[in-house]
Amino acid sequence: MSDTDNILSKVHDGGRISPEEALHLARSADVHKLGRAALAVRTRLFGDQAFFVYNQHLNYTNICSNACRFCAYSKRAGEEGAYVMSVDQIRVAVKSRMHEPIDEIHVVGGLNPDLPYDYYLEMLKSIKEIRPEVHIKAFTAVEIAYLAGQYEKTREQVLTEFVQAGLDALPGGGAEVFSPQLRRHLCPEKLSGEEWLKVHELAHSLNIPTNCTLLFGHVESWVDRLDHLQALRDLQDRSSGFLCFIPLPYQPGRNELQAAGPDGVDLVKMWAISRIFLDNIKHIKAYWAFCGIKAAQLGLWYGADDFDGTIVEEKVGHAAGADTPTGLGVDQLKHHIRAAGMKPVRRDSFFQPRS
Ligand code: V47
Ligand code: SF4
Repeated sequence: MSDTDNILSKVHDGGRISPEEALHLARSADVHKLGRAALAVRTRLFGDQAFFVYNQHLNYTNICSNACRFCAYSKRAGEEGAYVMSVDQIRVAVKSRMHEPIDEIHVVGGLNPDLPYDYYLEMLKSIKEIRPEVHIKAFTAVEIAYLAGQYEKTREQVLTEFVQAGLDALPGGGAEVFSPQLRRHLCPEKLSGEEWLKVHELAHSLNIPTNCTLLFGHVESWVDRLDHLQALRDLQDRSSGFLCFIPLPYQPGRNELQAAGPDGVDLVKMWAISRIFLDNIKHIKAYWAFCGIKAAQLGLWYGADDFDGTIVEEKVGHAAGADTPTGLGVDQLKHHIRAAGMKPVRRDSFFQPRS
């Protein structure tokens, strides 16, 4: 048997592969073999089920004191297009969708020095007051660390106080790619990869589940991708708190970075390698808002089991030119999943099935 077949037979037997073996697969295995192995893992876990969530996105401000080179969303205060949603506007946005059976509200924003700490508590409390039944998945590790620094609190205090106000889970953003060398080039002011991992480990120790991401298809190599995946897998071995991994394809529009974004083969290989390598993270997302509905449908055959959600309305990827709808109806989501040959299963933030 070739090296590739040996490694893939280990995967088929349910074994763990090393980063070197994953690198070998990424560089040498043909995409069909990779897809077959990733599909076998995905089918063992979920059969033909593909999950989706009825959710709403709220991006409370785009004013950010960082200037990540890949980001087309952030603005400086006073710049044209800069905005902050007041807590009242957030209430209106939540109330505007009361007629829909939303299960999750996903809240993220820039690092805005002008917002008081109470703003965040008020926002969480207001959302839960209006919709006590929703799960609030809010604030990346980057925002949590920033707020702790800004308001001279420990990260544990911030997380605990936010949970008391209504926070249920953290989204996976801000991880980008952990390589310190690449971070210096891509997002020099941002929380380091090491610190991003520490915030998630802390959240897990407080029983707050989180997601994790990798921004890929820009200047990173497969070695950088696998170093990143290994750091996530190592943390998950210790803490078991990651619910879902989301490979985020870089969107090349209106930002400083000169890179093209991943092509179709790279997209499906990334899902397959993630599914094969991350044997301890249960869910892998095909995030249709960034990769497109057609690619996400293929993702379900290359190891992904989650289609994300209705969203309404995605702003970060669209600022960078994502050529996809900003939201979808539940019937459309189900249709796209069924058309891909899978069975749609509505879930909540914790991946528990909903009727
Ligand atoms: O952290 C910024 C990324 C992230 C670009 O946890 C870009 O369920 C591509 O993390 N091209 C926000 N990506 C999105 C995110 C997310 C989305 C959906 C679900 C979940 C979850 C998390 O978007 C940022 C950053 O990594 N980003 N600019 C860009 N040009
Ligand atoms: Fe700010 Fe996040 Fe954009 Fe970086 S990616 S500039 S931290 S909003």
